Amino acid sequence: MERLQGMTNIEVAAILYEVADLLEIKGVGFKPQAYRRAAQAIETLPEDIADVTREERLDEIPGVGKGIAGKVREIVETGNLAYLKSLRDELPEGVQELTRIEGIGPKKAITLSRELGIRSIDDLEAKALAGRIRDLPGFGEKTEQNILAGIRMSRTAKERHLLGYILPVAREIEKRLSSLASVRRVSLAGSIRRRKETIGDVDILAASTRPEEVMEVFATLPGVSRVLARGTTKTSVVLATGVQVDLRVVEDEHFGAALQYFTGSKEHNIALRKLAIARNWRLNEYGLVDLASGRVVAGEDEAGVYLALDLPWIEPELREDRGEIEAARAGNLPDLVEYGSIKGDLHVHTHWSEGAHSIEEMTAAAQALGYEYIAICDHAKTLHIARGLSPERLADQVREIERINRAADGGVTLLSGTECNIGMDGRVDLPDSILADLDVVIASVHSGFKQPEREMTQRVITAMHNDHVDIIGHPTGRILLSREPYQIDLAVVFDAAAALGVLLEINAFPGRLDLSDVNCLSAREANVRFSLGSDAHNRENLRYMEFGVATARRGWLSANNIANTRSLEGLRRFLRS
Ligand code: DGT
Ligand code: CA
Ligand code: CA
Ligand code: ZN
Repeated sequence: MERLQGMTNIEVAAILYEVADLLEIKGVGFKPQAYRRAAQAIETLPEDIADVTREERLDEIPGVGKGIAGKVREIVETGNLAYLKSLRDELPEGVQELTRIEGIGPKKAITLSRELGIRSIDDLEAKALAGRIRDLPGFGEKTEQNILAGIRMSRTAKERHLLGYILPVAREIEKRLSSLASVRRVSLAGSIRRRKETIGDVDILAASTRPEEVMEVFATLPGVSRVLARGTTKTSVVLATGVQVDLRVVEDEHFGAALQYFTGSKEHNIALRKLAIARNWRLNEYGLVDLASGRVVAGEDEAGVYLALDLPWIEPELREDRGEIEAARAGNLPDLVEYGSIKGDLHVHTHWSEGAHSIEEMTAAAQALGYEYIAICDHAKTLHIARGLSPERLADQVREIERINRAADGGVTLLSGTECNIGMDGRVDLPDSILADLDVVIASVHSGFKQPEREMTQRVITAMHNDHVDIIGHPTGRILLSREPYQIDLAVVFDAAAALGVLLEINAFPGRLDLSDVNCLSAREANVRFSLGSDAHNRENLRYMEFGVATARRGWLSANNIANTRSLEGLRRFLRS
């Protein structure tokens, strides 16, 4: 039984597709199409291929003849296919890899391998840059350039992308698809639905009675630069920005199961599937089925899948197999902070330092978001930060903030603040006399990132011992996809923050998300309290708060762990006086 659970229809189909590709590279006629037809039939089969195999009904699948049926059986029973291995072994090393580059078909790949001994894409790139490809028969200067462009594209498509930049694009596509008459339901799936900090590719799921129409609209969307694969159940495209988007179209009755499956994470799904197996049920992208009776237990709605397994619906942000299934079973899931429950932004820059907009402009934008308050936290003056405020300028700003607060009737309350810099010795770059006049003091590390762990930890803890410091800004200093966190003993920092009542920031800027989700999870265990800040440098950036909330949710945080879910009154109590 275990073994039969292993291979899904899609995985079996993937092996057959690869056989087709390899046969094509070898120049075999007819057979590639036969394998592809069979792969497609299995991919779109409403039943589980493992069941069909066990019940000796493979010959009922259109396109699956006797020969291919034997191969399918082997895949289902062993998880592998010897024929595929022998095909792979027959080809010169690297040829299959080369065909993944756009513009390189099987013939060109074999020529490149035979004539120039190219074994990898890196090697291909080097030879193309050296101008060695243009002279091969059937190639030319233009082909060489196209190959280089193809290599660049294949690399960008593999990169990860920041959630904050991709989510709006994904929502646009979702909206466009949901406007189609034949589309019953659409949802984001995969890591983007789980709001992971970086996204490998965007997954979208739709239920439609006319998949061809949906795929046509999708493949010809304005932002699409090329179509990687096109079928009636799955189409993959690459946007001009280099982001890959996968759209899967299913029948409405399978939508819930498909959404559950394609939301992942893979690890969460594996854990969930174990619960199904324990009941002699099978869970896959088509539904939850009782193996004894063949009865479909759930599949139309995602919550129904969880409910049938005696679980409450689990928020996508929690689905990382970090204990959420156990917590769900025990009725201990956290009451996650809601996206709409942030009452104000505690980290806002203005044109007084490096921001683009005035205090009034930021206030108006905050008003439009429905906030009760924002904290103006411009940088203080150190060597490292451009246009930081001197103590005198900051005093001017505090008076300006008071003036604006007095002039406004109702609306957003401005809190005066700073994002001061934590020096190498842990002292901050503003005198206590100034800090004492501010509502909110963030202290952050902006320099000296290379300190050894012990010193960095002590440095931040020294800053926390300053009675005026309310918040440690972006506590690990990491920049996603470009800079590692500095060396710091977070366990020690978390304990100190909890003991001293200093808040740790979840910086919502898309490239930061610092603290990260996993760090939030451990900080929460240490009873740390948090503050969310967008680190907005212009008024549009205020919207980044959403990604901070996503990070908090992925870190299992509730509203009561977070200072700025409080109204102004409550916030003042939360901050140390
Ligand atoms: P990404 O794209 O790297 O940011 O991460 P995901 O989680 O979006 O991964 P992706 O796009 O490869 O697949 C989307 C979801 O489909 C994944 O979260 C779970 C499901 N899935 C994909 N492949 C498998 C698999 O081999 N086994 C299981 N159980 N689930 C899978
Ligand atoms: Ca994905
Ligand atoms: Ca995907
Ligand atoms: Zn900062």
